[in-house]
Order: sequence, then C-alpha cells, then structure tokens
Amino acid sequence: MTCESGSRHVHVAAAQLGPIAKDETRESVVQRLIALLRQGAAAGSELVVFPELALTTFFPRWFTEDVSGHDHYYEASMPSPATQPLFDEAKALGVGFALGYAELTEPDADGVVHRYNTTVLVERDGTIVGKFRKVHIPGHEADEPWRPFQHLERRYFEESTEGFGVWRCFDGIVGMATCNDRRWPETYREMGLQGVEMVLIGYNTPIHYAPDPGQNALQGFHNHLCMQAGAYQNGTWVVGVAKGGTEEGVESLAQSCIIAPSGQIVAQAVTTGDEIITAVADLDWCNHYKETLFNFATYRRPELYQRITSQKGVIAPPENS
Ligand code: CDT
Repeated sequence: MTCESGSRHVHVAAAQLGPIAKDETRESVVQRLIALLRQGAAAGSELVVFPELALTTFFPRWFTEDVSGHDHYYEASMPSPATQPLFDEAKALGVGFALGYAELTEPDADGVVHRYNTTVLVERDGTIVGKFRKVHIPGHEADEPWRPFQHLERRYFEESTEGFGVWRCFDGIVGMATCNDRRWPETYREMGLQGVEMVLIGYNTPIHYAPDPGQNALQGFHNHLCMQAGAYQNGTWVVGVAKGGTEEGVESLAQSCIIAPSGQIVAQAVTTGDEIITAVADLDWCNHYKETLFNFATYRRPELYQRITSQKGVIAPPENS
C-alpha cells in the first residue's frame, strides 16, 4: 500500500480475543483488553477495535427460564465501574476504541428495561462518539436442548430500532455492525449511502451451525466472503474482529482481518487467541471505488430496488400450471 502525502490515514488495530471463561471476572477481562490496547498503541495504532460481547463469555449459549437470568452479564452504564480503567488507559495513550458489550437500559416510560447487543465507539480524547445496537439478531428464542449448545440471542437481545449510523471521527466517516450483521449486504449499503469509509465489526461465530452442519467447514470462507464483498461494493475499509478459540467447550472462528476498499485482506490474525493485527488505512483510497465503478449517484437504480425495503420474505412467482 502506498501512503501519498496529504491523504488521510488511520492507524487501526483489530484486537482479537481468545475465549473468556464463564467465571472470568470483568476485571480480568478488562486487564486483557488493556494489554491489547497497549500493544496497539505501541504499534502506532490510534483506533483499537475489540470484538462483540468482549467483556464476558458468550452467554446466549445457555438457556435461563427468566430472561433476566443472565443480567449479570450486562452493563447498566458505559463506562461501567469495571470498564472505567480501559477508558482511562485509552485516554492516557491517546488511542480510541470500539468495544462490544451487552447493554441493559434504564427502565423506559412504561418501566420496561431493554437488552441490546451494543458497541460503543470512543475517540482518542476519551469522548464517546457513537453507539450501535445490533440490527440482525440470529439464532432462536425458545429453549432448544437438542442442540449441542444453544444460540439464544433472540431471547436475550432486542433488535435495534435505530439502524446503521455513521459518525465523523478519526478524520473520516466510521460506522459499526455486529457479527451476524456482516452477512447482510444491506448493512454495508446503508452505511455506504452515508459515505462510510471504515466499518468496525466484532463477531462471535461458533464453527458448528446446528441447523445445517454442512456449513461448518465453510465458516472461514463465508466470514471473509461477506466482509470483503461489503468493503469492495461500497468502497470502504472493513475491520472484522473475532472472539475466537474454544470457549466453554464451543469452538469459535478467529481469522480477524482488516480489509481494504479493494476487497483485499491486508492483515489477518494467525492465532485463535488474544492477538493484535494492524494496518495503516488510507481513507482517501475509498474514493478510487466510490468515484468510479461504485459511483452510487451515477449508477444506482433505486427505483428498481423497491422490494428491498417494502418486502421482508420471499414472494416467488406462481407455479406454472
Ligand atoms: N454472534 C453472532 O451473531 N453469531 C452468528 C452465528 C450464526 S447464527 C447461529 C453469526 O452470524 O456469526
């Protein structure tokens, strides 16, 4: 990659995490995050991206009768007392970060609390610039004990009602998505239409997919396929960050990566544990794609894409008689 003078560069790090045990304390996890933050800073990074649900084990793999049964895995504030040391260290280092966590809201006007799978984006001066709540919630809501492990995200998280925002920060336009969001083209295009230049994506992806185990061997391929396509088709950097390794007996995909607007992977993790990978992201490189092949204003045909927002499921044509 060439770095032309005068162009905008973000030194970015993907801070992959290995497993977090069920009984590992928040304090212990935050110390791991701080160690990665320091490694990122030492490598010259100004933005460190952590995975989805980076403070705890992936608790939706266990059913509780009462939805509140897992509330001890959630944060009622951000920064929370346990995460304040991470915020303090980041500010002292002058490094921003994105952190995925389980968010428990204050009661609303009807006295109802809400649970979201959330990522917070923090600038180099310690200010919170953005918050993203996961849009596409995968898995199931009811107990399904036939599975070797469950994926109860639809029990423990509500779907975002806010959609995909982008924020002017880190000298560019930055957006976020969470895990399953990365598989959907609408995720990237929603942000692409707002000029996004870097999309930050944390994930927890079990290798075993109980509804169709034939997909297990393709997890790594599908992971890169969707993020590389999203980057290229929208002329944006994508930073994909895993919590990988075998956590409480469940093997999860690692293969964190940093993807250029060309769709090429410029850095990739080689372990399944705590690991930093870095890249110097030239944000002006996005325009090579945004102003040519994917010049939306010139080439898109939204009048012919009406089904995308007006229709949810498939409506096939009638059978031939
Ligand atoms: N965390 C998350 O969204 N994981 C899903 C697993 C597949 S759905 C059971 C993913 O899309 O990677």
